[in-house]
Amino acid sequence: MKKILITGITGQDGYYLSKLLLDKGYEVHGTVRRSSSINTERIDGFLSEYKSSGQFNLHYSDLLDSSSLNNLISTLEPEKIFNLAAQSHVAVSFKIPEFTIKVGTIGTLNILEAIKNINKDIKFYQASSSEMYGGKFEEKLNEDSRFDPKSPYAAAKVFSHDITKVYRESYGMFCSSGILFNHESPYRGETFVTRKISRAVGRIHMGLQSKLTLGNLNAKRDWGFAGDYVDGMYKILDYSEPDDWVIATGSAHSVENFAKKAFNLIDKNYEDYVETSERYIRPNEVNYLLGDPSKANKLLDWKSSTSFDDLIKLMVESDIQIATKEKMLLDNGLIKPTWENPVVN
Ligand code: NAP
Ligand code: F7E
Repeated sequence: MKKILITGITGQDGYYLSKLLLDKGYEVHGTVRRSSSINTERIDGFLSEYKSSGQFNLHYSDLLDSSSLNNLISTLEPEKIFNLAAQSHVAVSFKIPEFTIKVGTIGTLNILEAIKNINKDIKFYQASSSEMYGGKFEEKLNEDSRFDPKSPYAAAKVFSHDITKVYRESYGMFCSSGILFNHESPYRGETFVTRKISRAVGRIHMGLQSKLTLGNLNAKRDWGFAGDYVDGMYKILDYSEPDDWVIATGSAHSVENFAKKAFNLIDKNYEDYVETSERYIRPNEVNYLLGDPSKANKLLDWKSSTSFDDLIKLMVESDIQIATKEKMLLDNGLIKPTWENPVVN
């Protein structure tokens, strides 16, 4: 069975990529960090489903621990490595810039060096980001558009994007980057704006929350469905040549529009519930990101297949189910309404 290594397997994309690869019959290996609370919630289903076959495996590592990465890569010699690991929250990257930048730069370099020294035939995927463009102008962005990072997160991603190209050109390694625009799902982290909205809509529907506090409602993003985007990642490493690829829907919407449509699904007017606070405004806002996925459409035969409205519906319906369970637990005194005391998001 062909082996694949995924860093960042506990995250949203780690879940969808694992699912895709397991369905294709790959032996999937992922890196996890030790944490005081178990954080494998998204992938626990795979751990039990593939326990006896050994098709799904987790290993302790950290992008900043090169010895663990070297040991893992030399022991496994995977066919491909997908580097999804990052401190991926843009607002949080202003609060913990050193960690965000170390993981987003040296972390990637550690994997590239390991591949170079262990087996140059291992294919490498780097999770690059539309945040690298900075979003100053209302334009469609493609693989040749200029980068203008606006946060520690984005600056680190630019370094990793560039170093991936350097290793591709210098050592003939198969190193590709997917420049993915925002992609969301019911598995999205709860402090990203789409999930923050869908979680609040679910709870407001169940009478568990009364207000939703957001930041910049005018920011526009090209939002797609994560399940579609991991298919793009797979196709990027399956293509005949290593390259850089934009993965996006080609349409942009405002945060306000997302909120309006999400509240419409529970027959409520978002203006009655949404308030704004400076707390969620970033030191350097990225106002407008719209991708041009023509190259991936044409050469990878990849296309986003979930509409904006369907994505919102998928997320809101899932979060209504979660809120229904929360209500039962609350009513029985088994949980506390921790969403009333949000941490930085
Ligand atoms: P996510 O849900 O935040 O997951 C990030 C993953 O990285 C988690 O598994 C996390 O582990 C892991 N990680 C963080 N620091 C690490 C370290 N030092 N060593 C090893 N692992 C570490 O992110 P995502 O949405 O799935 O995104 C996947 C990747 O694509 C990220 O690199 C992100 O920056 C990039 N990206 C995402 C989007 C998007 O819209 N989702 C768009 C463009 C690019 P813990 O669970 O232990 O924290
Ligand atoms: O913000 C605005 C916020 O945090 C989107 C990451 O996956 O995608 C993601 O980064 C927009 C921004 O995602 C709130 O100011 C308003 O303009 O959901 P987000 P992001 O910053 O675009 C890129 C492609 C990545 O690579 C990243 O890893 O929404 N916004 N009010 C808010 N954002 C948050 N989080 N919370 C609010 O209350």
